[in-house]
Amino acid sequence: MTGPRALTRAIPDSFAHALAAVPRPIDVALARRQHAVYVAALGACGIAPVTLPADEACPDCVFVEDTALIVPGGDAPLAIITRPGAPSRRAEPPTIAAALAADCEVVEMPAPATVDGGDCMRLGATLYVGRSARTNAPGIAWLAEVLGRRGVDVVPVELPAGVLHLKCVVTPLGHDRVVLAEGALAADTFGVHAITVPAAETYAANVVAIGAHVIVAAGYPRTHERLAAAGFTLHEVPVSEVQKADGSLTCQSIVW
Ligand code: CIR
Repeated sequence: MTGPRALTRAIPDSFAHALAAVPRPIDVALARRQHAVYVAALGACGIAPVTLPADEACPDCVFVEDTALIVPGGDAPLAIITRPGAPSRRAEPPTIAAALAADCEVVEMPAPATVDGGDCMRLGATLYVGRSARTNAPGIAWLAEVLGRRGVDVVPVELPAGVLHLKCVVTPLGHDRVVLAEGALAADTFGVHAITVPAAETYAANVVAIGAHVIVAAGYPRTHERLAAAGFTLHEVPVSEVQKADGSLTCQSIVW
């Protein structure tokens, strides 16, 4: 059996113009150093990711999570290539599809469906999908049809106003626990134990969990305490520059 695999993508100079609800100056050189720490953290979790080259025509291309969703099972994992909700990001998925084609059965989402991978959280045979400004009803219906054939149930989740993606407020810790921002969604939404993070640390609810290892955003001590107390080994990554582009941790990789 092979271990987990991951895909990441380098940061273009045009990242300075990435989508952001509140645009702020981005230090692209610092963003690249922080991305290197992220890739090294994946390595410390036992994964050597493949890092695809940046595309200057795609300022947000580092946020690979939004472009594909991988579901194991069958003869090969199924890679669902999304149609991102932001029109400026629609040139990103073909590169990801080509990179995944060697290992996965690839299926491309058709218009008018739109889904961002950041809205998709799988826990075992259930895929929770946030209804957001990026993920529309045809997208959720299409996912339900395609994944139903693989035995995966799709459960829509209403997001609080102003939340970009489902995984801004909840991320999985394996298949039987989640990290959830206090007050964002009802604690019983996902039918598994929720480790809550204080509302003041909502950003820290986005973590990458790989076995007993968890990659966390640097600077959120109460969340770190709770995860460490639950037995996880933490890997802190600086995120100031991706945060300015409304990104966080899960969005910088596709792990399968
Ligand atoms: C965007 O607005 O699409 C990017 N600037 C940020 C995407 C972050 N993606 C994610 O959290 N899954």
